[in-house]
Amino acid sequence: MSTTTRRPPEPTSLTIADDARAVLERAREEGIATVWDRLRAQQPQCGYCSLGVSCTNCSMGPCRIDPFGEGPQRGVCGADADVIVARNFGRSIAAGASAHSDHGRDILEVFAATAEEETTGYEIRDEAKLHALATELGIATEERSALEIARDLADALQEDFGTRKDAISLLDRVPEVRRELWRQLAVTPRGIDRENVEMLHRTHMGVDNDYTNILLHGLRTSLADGWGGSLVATELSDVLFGIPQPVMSKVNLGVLDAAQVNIALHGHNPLLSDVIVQAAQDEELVAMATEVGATGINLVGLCCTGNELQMRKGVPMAGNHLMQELIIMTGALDAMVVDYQCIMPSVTDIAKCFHTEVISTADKARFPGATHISFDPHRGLEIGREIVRRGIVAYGNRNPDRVLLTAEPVEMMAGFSVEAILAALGGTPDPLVDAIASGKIRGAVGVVGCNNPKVIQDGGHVTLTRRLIENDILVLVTGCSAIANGKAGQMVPEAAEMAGEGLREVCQALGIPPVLHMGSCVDNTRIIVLAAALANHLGVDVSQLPLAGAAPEWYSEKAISIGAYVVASGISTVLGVQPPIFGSMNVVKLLAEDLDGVVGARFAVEPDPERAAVWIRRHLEEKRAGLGLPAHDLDTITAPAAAAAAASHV
Ligand code: BF8
Repeated sequence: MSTTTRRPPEPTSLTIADDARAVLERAREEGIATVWDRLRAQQPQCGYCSLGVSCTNCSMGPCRIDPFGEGPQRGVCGADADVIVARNFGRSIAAGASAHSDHGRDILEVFAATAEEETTGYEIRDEAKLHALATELGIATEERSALEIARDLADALQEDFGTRKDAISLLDRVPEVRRELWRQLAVTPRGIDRENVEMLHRTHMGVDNDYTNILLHGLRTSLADGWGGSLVATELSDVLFGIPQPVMSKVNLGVLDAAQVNIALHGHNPLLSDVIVQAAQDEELVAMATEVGATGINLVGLCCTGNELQMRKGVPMAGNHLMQELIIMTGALDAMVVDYQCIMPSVTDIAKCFHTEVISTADKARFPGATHISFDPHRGLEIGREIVRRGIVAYGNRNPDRVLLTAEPVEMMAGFSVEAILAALGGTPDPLVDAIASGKIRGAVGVVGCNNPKVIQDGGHVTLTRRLIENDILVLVTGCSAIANGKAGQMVPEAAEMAGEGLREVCQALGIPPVLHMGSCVDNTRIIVLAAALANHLGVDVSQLPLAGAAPEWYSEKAISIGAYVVASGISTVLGVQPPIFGSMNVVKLLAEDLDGVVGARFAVEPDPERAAVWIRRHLEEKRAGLGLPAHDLDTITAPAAAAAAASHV
């Protein structure tokens, strides 16, 4: 299956994680191509596409702009580099926002069906959150049953996806000063679907030919994700499955157990995985597993479906994005259940070399070579049982001689919803505000996003996070970043020892890690909701707070949407992988400089996590000074002499 004749690189240059390196050795020995091999086979990647100056939006093209100024400077339609780059970037935001928002809609539809008592395996597990959301939307709760309230809430949120409104429902959480700014800029999100559709319209040939106007609508589109579709997904998942609370769990490939039936739950949506967790406890199925010689049924998570389960139930986490092929190559995985997003089409190819059954479950996400079991919430539990049964049968096909499990799992703590963080603080943000004001904590940073094979796996997340906590900066993580930091042992309360003196003291007093797991990628909403709550508490705008975002290893269009809504919400964000915008210096200037004067935040690009840490530290100190808080002299904040250079191995 090898796709390249050049000698593959050493696993140590591809990932910092020992569990991954051991399996990559097997891939080399057996000639099984992975994502890293396919990336090498693609070299050199298209320079026009990397700069964002190629356009396939219409059939007068495809077109490209010569970045050296010698060849064509206009596409066939007349679009220049600015317009082409902005259109491409805008479409990426819309694709990412659509992915999150469609996920939110799926949760909402099951929530609505549950309110009508049409589902099996689902219930309203958090009535307090249901009441809080209903009250926020002006829905009566007095002397009404949970199901009655849920029906009205479902109706109100369904309206947010597309009918005629001036603004979506949950914006009251945002400080008034920022909402006013959004109104002035005409970027207030009106409908979750509407902004995506309008972005596709605007970027059709011959509609919006002003790159600034396109990018402003990009912010609006992303805000419809962050304060709309993703927020609906987070909030209703909490109502259906419970608000996450701190929980101990384990992480890395060592969570697989050679003695048990191993089933990995991969993708993003907690709907099916929640009923699979229920099904795996079914006595009949546990007995069936014993009959085939296993000691039990072991469910493990991958990517964000894994994050959802780990946050709420402590389900062990097998790995992040770049582990999805490697987990199959352990020879110990009996079934991989996938829903949607971030699931490589290659998993079914790799599964052919082993006994693993890949089971797809979403009708909108089919995988040739997988067994498809269509998810239907009306028969949720029954489908969950059927999937677990298939995993048990697949266990019978496992070749024990092919099992390669070398890693010891690492402990990690998850479950830091906003509610859990406030509870840890004693019910009010005051202790956190005081710690920031006194300088014990310099600020807080969301380190989020993916793995990307262009970056040594986990290296960006772990190095950046480590430098930040060493310098008394509280780190909030989601998505694949949470998993990377968990594997590195940075997410247990004892990791406070790695932190600077001030952060260490606060973490030890509260019994929390210096790196807090806030959930899956739709749960980046928890970070902006917390930021808005802090700003409201202090009577300032979000952009005045000592906060930043970072996505050191991002790859996905969803990450572009997240970055855009974080910046539009007032939090500057550093990207570790270059986005395809450098073919237009006007677009670069707008996103990396001018946006600061418009929304009080901007993007930066810095592949070296050591330098990214310096950029963030300086940024936080500037914000502290702006608030009149004690601030360090910026000249004292510099990169270590031997800054790690090798962010990219390509
Ligand atoms: O939504 S961090 S690789 S798994 S896109 Fe995907 Fe990126 Fe991981 Fe979760 Ni988010």
